[in-house]
Amino acid sequence: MASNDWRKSVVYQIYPKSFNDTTGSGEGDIPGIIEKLDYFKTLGVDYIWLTPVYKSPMNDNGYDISDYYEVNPQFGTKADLENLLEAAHARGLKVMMDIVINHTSTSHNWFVESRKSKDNPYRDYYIWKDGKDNAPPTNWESKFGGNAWTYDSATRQYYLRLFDVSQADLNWENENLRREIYEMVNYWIDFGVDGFRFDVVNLISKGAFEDSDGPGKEFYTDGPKVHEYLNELNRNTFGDKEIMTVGEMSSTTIEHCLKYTNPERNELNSVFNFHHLKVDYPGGEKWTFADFDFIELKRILMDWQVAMDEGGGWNAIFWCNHDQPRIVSRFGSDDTEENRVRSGKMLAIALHGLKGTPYIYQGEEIGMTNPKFTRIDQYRDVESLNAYSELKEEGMDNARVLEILGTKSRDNGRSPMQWNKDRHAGFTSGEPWMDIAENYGNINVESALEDKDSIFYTYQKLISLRHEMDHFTYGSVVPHLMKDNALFAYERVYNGETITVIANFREETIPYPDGLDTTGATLISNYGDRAGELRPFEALMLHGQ
Ligand code: TEU
Repeated sequence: MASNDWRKSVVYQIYPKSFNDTTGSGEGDIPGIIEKLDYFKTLGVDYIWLTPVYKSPMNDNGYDISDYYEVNPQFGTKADLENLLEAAHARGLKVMMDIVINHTSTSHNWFVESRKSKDNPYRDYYIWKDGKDNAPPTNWESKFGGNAWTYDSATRQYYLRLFDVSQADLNWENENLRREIYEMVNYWIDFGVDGFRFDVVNLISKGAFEDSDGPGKEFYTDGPKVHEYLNELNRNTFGDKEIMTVGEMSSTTIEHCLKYTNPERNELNSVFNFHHLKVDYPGGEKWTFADFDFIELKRILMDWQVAMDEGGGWNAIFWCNHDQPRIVSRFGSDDTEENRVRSGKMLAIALHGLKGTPYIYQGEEIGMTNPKFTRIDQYRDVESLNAYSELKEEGMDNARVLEILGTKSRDNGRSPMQWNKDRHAGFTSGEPWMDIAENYGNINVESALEDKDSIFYTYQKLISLRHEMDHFTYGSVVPHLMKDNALFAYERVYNGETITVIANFREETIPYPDGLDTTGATLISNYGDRAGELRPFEALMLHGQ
C-alpha cells in the first residue's frame, strides 16, 4: 500500500537513457518507463525519480541542460511526459524530476547570449572573470579534472564551470536569474510533478574567488548565501505545496544538512550526502585501488543518523546511484552467485532499517553488478574518459587504468537495465548505447520475479515493512558494535519496542556478539532461518517488544 506521508515513502531512481528503449534507438526513453510502471507497483515504491530528460547536448547525459522547458527528443515528447505522469498517478505512483540549477549547458540560450559581449543583458547570468597573467582567475579544480575555468576568446574572459567545460555555472547573485529559475520550477509544478531532486544545489552560492592549495571547494561548497537562496526558492515555488524535495549536497557537513532540512527553515525536505560512499577513496583519491574502510563506513552512517535524528533533519538513505559503482560489487561480493545474492540482500537489510527516505537505484533491486568492462571504448562518461587521459598522462599503464575504472567509474552504474535473457537483456531491439553486463542471462528482472528467493523480494519486503511499521519512520537510532570489523548493527526504538538490525559484512561465520538483544521475532532475514551464529553475509531484522 503506497504511502502519502513523504517520510514513509521509498523512491526508485531511473536513469532513463539506460532503463528501457521502445524505439530501437539503443537508448532508453519515456515510453519505456511507462511500460514498466506496474513493475514499480510490484516492488512497492512510492516515487520514481527521473534523472534529467530536458533538452541537452548530452555531454553529461542530461546534466547539461540547454532548455529547461523542453523534453529531449531522444527520450520522447512532452506529451510522453504528460502520459507518464498520468499513468503513474493512476497507479498511485508519484514522479520526482531532477532539476539542475547550479549550471546550464553552454548551448543554453542564456549562455549563448552571455558570451556575446560583456554588456549583454545575460552576461551576469554566469560567472565571468579576467585571467591573471594569462592564467585562469583561480586555481580551482573541476570535479571532472583540470582547472574549473575555461577561457572564451569572444570576450577574452574565463567562465566558471565546476564540472564539464560545457556546463557553465550560473550566477545566483543575479536576481533576474533566480527569478527565471523559480518560474521554471513553478512550470514543472503546474505540469504535475510531485517532487524534485536538486542537483549539486549546495554549490549555488560562490564565496570569495581566491586561490587555494586545494581544489577550491571551500569557496563554493555550502557557500555564504546558500540557505538564503534555498529559502527564497522554497517560498517562491514548492514551499506551500505537497512536493517532496531532496538536495544533492556535494562534500557537505552535518551542520549544514541540519539547516537544509529543518522544517522550520523552509528550505528542503531532505538531503543526499556522500561521505559514506568515499570510504574507498584513500586520502580522498577516487582513482585508486582500496578496500573500503568498514569501521569508517559505520561511523559516518551512524554520525549522520544520530545527528539528523536528534536535530530534526532528514536523510536520503542510499547505497548507489548513476554516479556510483554497483553496491553489491563495491561493499558486497559478486565473485559467486551465492555471495552475490546473500550480500545483495544483506546490504538491503542493513540500509533499509535506517532513518530517512530510502532510494533504490535501477537494477540494485535485482543485484546488478559492475559490468566489468575490459576496453576503454566501452566507457561513455565524461568523468571516466577524462580520468583515463589524466592517469595515462601520469604514466599509469593501460591495464591498471582499466582496472581502476572497472571498480570506481560512474559507468559501472550506467550499463543498461537487465530485463530478461533475450538479446541485449530486453533493453533494446537496436544496438545499446553502452554495453550490457555479460551476466544478464542470469541477472535480470524476469528471472528475479520468477525466483521467490531473489534479492527483489527482499527489497519488496523491506518496502512493505517501512509502510507498515512507524518504527522505521519515527524510531530513534541506537548504534551498536561500532568497532567490530565484521558486523554492522543498530536498533530503532519506538513506543517501547525495538527493531534490531544486524548485518555480517564478511564471508565468514561470526559468533553472535555480546550486548545485543537478538531474541526478537524475525521480521526479515537473508537466510530465511536462524542459526546459533551469524553465517557469511547473514543479515537479520528482529522485532523485540
Ligand atoms: O553529481 C555531482 C557530483 O558530486 C558527482 O558527479 C561527483 O562529483 C562525481 O561523480 C565525482 O565522483 C551531480 C550528478 O549526479 C552528476 O551525474 C553530474 O555529472 C553532476 O552533478 C554535474 O551536474
